[in-house]
Amino acid sequence: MPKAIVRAVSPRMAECELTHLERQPIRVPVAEKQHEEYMDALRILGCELLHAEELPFYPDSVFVEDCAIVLDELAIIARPGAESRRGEVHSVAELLEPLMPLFYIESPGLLDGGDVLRIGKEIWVGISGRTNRAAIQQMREIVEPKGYTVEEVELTDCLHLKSAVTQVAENTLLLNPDWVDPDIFEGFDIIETHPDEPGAANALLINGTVIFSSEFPITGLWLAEEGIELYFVDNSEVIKAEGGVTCCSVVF
Ligand code: CIR
Repeated sequence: MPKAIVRAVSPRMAECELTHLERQPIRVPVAEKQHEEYMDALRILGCELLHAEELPFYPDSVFVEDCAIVLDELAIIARPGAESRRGEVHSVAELLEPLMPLFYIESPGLLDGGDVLRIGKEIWVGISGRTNRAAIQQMREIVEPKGYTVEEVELTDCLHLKSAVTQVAENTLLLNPDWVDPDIFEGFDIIETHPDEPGAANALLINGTVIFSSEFPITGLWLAEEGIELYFVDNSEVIKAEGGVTCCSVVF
């Protein structure tokens, strides 16, 4: 049974970090209700939820994905690129500690989990405003002995690699070609996001079903037409905070 680490929405979510988006009012009670529904989706799709300690003073703390990269045999505790978020990782490390060996990204490395796309033994890491080469080098030293490959992907127009590309089926990726070059992912079938829905590439595949935002209906229709099984969630408030469906859990 997959496990999913989650964390409650901070009452200060409206003060979140924003890089590519204009600030819009975030309705915290709505965000809380949407997060409940997102956690229901995880449970319905078969995940056991592990709740990380609430961090009310960290506006972005619901975005647990950025705190850790969990592989089959070990976990890497990230060092978030935004200073305001660096204190979020310890409580996620506490949950993982009894389950597997932990490795920590150390200064000068900076790494957000949202920049890490892992499919089997292949790992792609975005070099973004949040993740640097020093962290990727550290990551290589941790995972290559276990048989993983690590490839760097330069990003300029989006927050994280997984803003631009995620896995939606065993050999299929959902990708925004304006934000990441599809040629990097040779051998995979690619479904492109609709041009009017640039943020739609962030989807969360669990047990053959994709959790997908109802904010992106046209891309959703395209996925359905390709035979992808979808579970829609309304995550309007998370999207205003520059998050998406992968960001609010660490599934392993
Ligand atoms: C941030 O800028 O860090 C948050 N407002 C959004 C983080 C989203 N996380 C993710 O995509 N993994």
